[in-house]
Amino acid sequence: MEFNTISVIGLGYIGLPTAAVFASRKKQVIGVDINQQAVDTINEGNIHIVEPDLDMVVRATVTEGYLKATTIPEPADAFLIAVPTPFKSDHIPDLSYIEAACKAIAPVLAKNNLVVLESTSPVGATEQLASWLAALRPDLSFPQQFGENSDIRIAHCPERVLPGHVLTELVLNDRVIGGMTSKCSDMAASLYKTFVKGECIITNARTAEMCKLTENSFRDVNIAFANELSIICDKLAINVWELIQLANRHPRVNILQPGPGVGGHCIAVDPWFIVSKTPAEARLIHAARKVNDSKPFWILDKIVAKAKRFKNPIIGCLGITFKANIDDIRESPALRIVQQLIKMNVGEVVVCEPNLHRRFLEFSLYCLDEVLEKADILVVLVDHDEFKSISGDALKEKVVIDSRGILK
Ligand code: SAJ
Repeated sequence: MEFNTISVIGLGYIGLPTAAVFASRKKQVIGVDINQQAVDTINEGNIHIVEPDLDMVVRATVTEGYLKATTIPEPADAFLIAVPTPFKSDHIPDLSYIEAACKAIAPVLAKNNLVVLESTSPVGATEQLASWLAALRPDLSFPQQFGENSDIRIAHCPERVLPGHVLTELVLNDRVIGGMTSKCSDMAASLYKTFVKGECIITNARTAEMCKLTENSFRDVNIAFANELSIICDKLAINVWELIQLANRHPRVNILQPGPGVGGHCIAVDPWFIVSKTPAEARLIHAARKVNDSKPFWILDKIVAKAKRFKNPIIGCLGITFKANIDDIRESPALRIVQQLIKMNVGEVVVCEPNLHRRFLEFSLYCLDEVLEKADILVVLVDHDEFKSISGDALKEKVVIDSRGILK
């Protein structure tokens, strides 16, 4: 099957790089997003998100005429859906963006089209997408009723790229392809082979959905183990980072790092998709979420306890992004801690975040030297490179709470 025109629905952290990489392989790509501003930015050859080297690829592919963005879907050979899948207040997955994407593409869907769901989704979401499309286009046949003979092919191919390394990981990572039928899988695999140098491994849609959730839950559980260890070690006066380093010398032990909690839009979210489907069975996964979600409060309690020693303490906070060396604050435990500290009014809070501009925030940002000079209590919340070289001298006479274990 030849794919001449590919449409990517949702031009965010996953959709835009994916669209740009297809376009860089000289495919005609139509990117669709409901955000007119994002669409205009892309059509000018610029980007509205931060990801290394993405600006160059978008500029080149837009200039050469392979990539264009629009708010209204147009006909294509394949449609890739990369829209958000958040959860509602009670941790129930919210599939409304997928449903909206179905409504948007349904009018332009045609016989022999492939529809791929890329968004991280709860088990059953691909079948749900297929039934939404079938209801919207009764004139076309779908795999759930017509199997291998369907007009439309549908598959789930979850993304698994690491923010900050998206362009390389998109190409090099293996890709799990879960078609609703074997023909759906084969068609999706041939689409991804346009740029994927890793292996394209075929399974069914439900396994592919669960595979993505499993990867992120595995990481969440391992981080929860590290976070729990850090609380135990604090009680027992043991340096948890030294402990983990030593334990990891064992050939079959590989513990991750404790921190102020788990942030980002993936690891703190996806395990809930398993928990909400199978609440009685997913006990460990649920417990890990609770351990990681409670870690910011444990750090806060530490800061408040130390602050009691001072009359008007100046609390220096280093970092507010959800992890090191990025500018993304989604679900950031560091940001939550800073906001809560300000709200609780325990002292003056001075924050350094080298990857962000002050204008995006409700509080001021200071440079590192200023924070180091002012602070009575210094709290490391993110392990940015800039903070790793803070000298022991700069910490003299300060109370230090290093949630990432980076200070000497
Ligand atoms: N974290 C720790 N300790 C660690 C590792 C991470 O506290 O040892 C924290 C980070 O500080 C951050 C959070 O966990 O707050 C998540 O960071 P991350 O680097 O583990 O993951 P993400 O959210 O940037 O990307 C993950 C990746 N999944 C896995 O590694 C299994 C990525 O490959 C996925 O594509 C991405 O989720 C996604 O989109 O699902």
